[in-house]
Amino acid sequence: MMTLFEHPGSSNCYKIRLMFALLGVDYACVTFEHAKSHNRSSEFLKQNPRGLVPVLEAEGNYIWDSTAILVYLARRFDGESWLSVDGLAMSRVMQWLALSQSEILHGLMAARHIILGKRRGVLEDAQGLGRVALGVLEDRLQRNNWLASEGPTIADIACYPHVSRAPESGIPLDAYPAMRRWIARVEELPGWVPWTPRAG
Ligand SMILES: N[C@@H](CCC(=O)N[C@@H](CS)C(=O)NCC(=O)O)C(=O)O
Repeated sequence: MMTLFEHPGSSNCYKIRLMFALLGVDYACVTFEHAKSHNRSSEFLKQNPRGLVPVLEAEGNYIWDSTAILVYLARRFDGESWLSVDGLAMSRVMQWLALSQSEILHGLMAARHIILGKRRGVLEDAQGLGRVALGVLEDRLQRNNWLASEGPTIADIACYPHVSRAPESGIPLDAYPAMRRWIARVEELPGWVPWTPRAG
């Protein structure tokens, strides 16, 4: 059985819980009570020197970073649909994964954390970056149901958590109708679970 090392409030950990649920694959969880990496044990840090969550223990390996874990799960349990290995199809997924780790993380997530008092920073700068991400996403979604392909891929899973919570970053989604339809589409996927602490 694979083990996910996680923190319940983390959006990056939620991406992995959501992917497991959509794939219908069971897994064990080690939940850290503290959000901060300096509270991690030396045993955990040995496997994951960065100290951040999520980390997935699978087949005797420790895979760190939500993007790497999404890639692993998609290829290990699904084959082609969540992440095709066709060069062009894969590059289309990768560009949205890049957005999820840049403008979405440093924009939407940062703004949300500044508002929640979890980190310092200039709110307007973070929101500005977040709006860049939302603009790019809205443009794509006005012409397509999904980000990288005709159906859902890990690109959608990587971008969805913070985009769906953009209002908590101080950016209402009224101006983004295609995005609101896409959020509803993601939430209608069989197996979808909300971003709440996992029971058990
Ligand atoms: N790019 C990484 C980011 C991981 C990350 O920032 N994890 C946060 C939780 S969302 C964490 O472990 N924070 C602990 C800390 O900052 O000390 C990923 O996608 O996995």
